[in-house]
Amino acid sequence: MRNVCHRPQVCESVLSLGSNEGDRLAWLVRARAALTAETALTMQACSPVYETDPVGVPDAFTQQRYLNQIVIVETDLSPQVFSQLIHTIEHRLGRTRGTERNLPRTLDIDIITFGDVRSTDPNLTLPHPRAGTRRFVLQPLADLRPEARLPGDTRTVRERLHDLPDTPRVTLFAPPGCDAAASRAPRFGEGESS
Ligand code: PH2
Ligand code: MG
Repeated sequence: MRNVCHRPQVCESVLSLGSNEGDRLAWLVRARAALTAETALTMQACSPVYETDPVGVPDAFTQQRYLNQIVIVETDLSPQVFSQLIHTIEHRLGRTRGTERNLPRTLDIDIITFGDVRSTDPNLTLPHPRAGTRRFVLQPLADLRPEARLPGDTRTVRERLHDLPDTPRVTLFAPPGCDAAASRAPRFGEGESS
């Protein structure tokens, strides 16, 4: 993570992609393609894909393992507009989710960090409040940025990961790779026709 970012300069944002329903890998590929197509973002790095034990899901769904991946993007959007864009992408891709917390979902895109921003806004808490304790976030992040620190943390991503227990399990599923640049979508906020 580039921990210092003073807008309107470009900020680096760490995103966690997750899917535990349907063709999970296809959902991650679609999400990466949608991010790549956004002119307001530049893809910087994509971690390997991991298959991960579900954390904090209702008992009926503990067998439904997730695929998780970290992608790092650069953007000059504000955190709020960036967050709206991420939600728009989730919905455009037809994300489904139930009303109960942590039900299986085709696609989830969580903003883990946005530059060095720290925020307690309940709509966009930064860094993501549980990121530093989740192997399914820290393992792929450590593959890309082992010496980075989550904003406000004294310990590096590598150190945090080292401190975690082995379970819930996280196992390698697919090697790293961002997709080739897709055709450009309109910049967020522009009319679809412009
Ligand atoms: N996401 C959740 C809840 N639990 N567990 C894993 N392994 N991976 C996730 O992405 C995940 C989860 C809520 O979004
Ligand atoms: Mg999530």
